[in-house]
Order: sequence, then C-alpha cells, then structure tokens
Amino acid sequence: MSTLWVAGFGSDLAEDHPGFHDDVYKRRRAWISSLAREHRVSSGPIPRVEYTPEEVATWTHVLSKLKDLFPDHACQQYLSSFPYFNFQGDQLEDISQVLKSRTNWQVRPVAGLLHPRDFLAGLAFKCFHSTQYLRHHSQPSYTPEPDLCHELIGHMPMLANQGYADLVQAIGEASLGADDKMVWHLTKVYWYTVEFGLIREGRDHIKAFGAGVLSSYGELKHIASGAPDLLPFDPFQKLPKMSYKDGYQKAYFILDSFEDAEQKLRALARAMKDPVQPFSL
Ligand code: H2B
Ligand code: FE
Repeated sequence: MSTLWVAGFGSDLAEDHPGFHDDVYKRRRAWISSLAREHRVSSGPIPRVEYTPEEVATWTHVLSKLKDLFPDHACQQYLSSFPYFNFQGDQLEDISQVLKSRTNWQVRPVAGLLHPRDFLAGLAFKCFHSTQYLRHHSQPSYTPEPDLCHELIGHMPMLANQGYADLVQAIGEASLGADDKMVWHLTKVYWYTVEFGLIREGRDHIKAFGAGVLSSYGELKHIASGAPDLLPFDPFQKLPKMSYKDGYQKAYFILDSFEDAEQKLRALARAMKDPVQPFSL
C-alpha cells in the first residue's frame, strides 16, 4: 500500500506552504516521506523516526494548545478515547497497536496526500493512511496538508471508538466500485464528517468530532460565532463546495449519532449500487 500514488505535495511543496522557502525543512520532510515509500507492510513494524528537538517542540506546542480546547468542544467519544494514547512519545507503530486493540483498525504510513479513491478504499479495510512528518515550525497552528499532529491528535482518538470507526468504514465501503462522480461525493461526505463533523449531545449541545475542527482553535470559534450554517447531515443531498485553503467552511453538518449516520451511508451505498435505478445526484 505504501507504493500508492501520492496526489500532491510530493517533496515539492506548494508555494503557499509555510516551509516553501526552507530547504532544510524540505529535505527533512522528503526523507521522512521516503520511509513511508519504502516501507512494506509485510516487512515488519512501521519505522520509527528520531524527531529533532525542533519537531518535538512543534508537536508539544500544538498538543498543549489543543488540549485546552477539548474539554469544552470535543465530543464525549473523543474525550473518553483520548487517554488510551500516549501522545508524548508514542509513534505511528505504537498508536496503530492501540487502535488494533480497540477497534481492529490500523495505521499505515504514507508519503503524502493520496488520491481520494485510494484513501477511501483503505478505510473500507480499516486502514488509515497517515503522514509521518510535521508541519513547519514557523506556523504551528496552521498546515495546508495533513501532518502528524493532525493525523494523530485529530483522527486517532475518534478511530478508537467503535461507533465512529464503523461509520468511517461505511464511507470507505461505499467507495468500492463507485464511479468517479460518486467518489467525489464520498470525498465530500468524508470532508463534512470525518474532517469537519459536529454531533448533537443531549438537547442543547453541539460538539466537534471532525479532525479538522478539533485541530483548529479558530475554526471552533468560527462555529460558535453563528456565522456558518449548521445543517442536519444527509448524505443523499448534494453537499456544498469544500473550503480547503481560505480557512473555514461555510456550512457544517450535525449528526444525531454515529450509528444513525452509518445507517444513512449504508442506505446510500445500496441505492448507488441498485442495478435498476442507481442513485445519482
Ligand atoms: N491522503 C492522506 N494521506 N491523508 C488524508 O487525510 C487524505 C488523503 N484525505 N487523501 C483524503 C484524500 C480525503 O480528502 C478524501 C477522502 O478524498
Ligand atoms: Fe484528516
């Protein structure tokens, strides 16, 4: 799987990446990516990286800032899974072992962004592809691409929750054999749930479970400001355009429960694959 084609951000960073003018950073990032490229699942555990003091400082800064926000903003599933992980010292292999013991998911290292179809296919097989390098130290609160902070702090505690993990697997399963248009729709489903999803808790509370929201202080405040639309989650509807770079989303979707969303996803997958009248948007 580590030979999968990487879609963007190879070792050449985009011009708006904070590390674009930093050759030392670029070489380091390329070297960490090469570990993933060369790793074969059959050859043993995920290689460990000796992170530099600068990388450790970036990680520690991000972790401590986010930890302050979680008690108020993260959903209960995130909060109860968080203590399973040792985020001060454990690496991808250790984290993967924790996931295995909790939900039977695993992590595989990847050199950069995968094409949506490959990434989604991994989810169908309980496999989360994760980058292993860190964001640039000059902007610890921002990264235009997934990095270790986002993958581990944002995604791992949620994947240790069975109800959530089953929903993510259902998104992946729906993508198997889907046409390109539907893969794009599922990319948006993934985006508005796994990355930016909110969930209702009790009658009055809306909490975050999406990794993109949980790893962004500004985004949490933006949601609380009342500016964006908060809509019920319905994967049969056309979903809005995703905002990648200009920060926040214009709309967020609220799940009633992970189980309910999983049922909706399974209904969508059945409708898509209906031989008589396949669902299309
Ligand atoms: N690749 C990697 N490495 N990490 C991701 O989080 C990711 C990806 N997300 N490829 C995918 C695309 C997502 O945007 C959807 C499913 O296309
Ligand atoms: Fe992510």
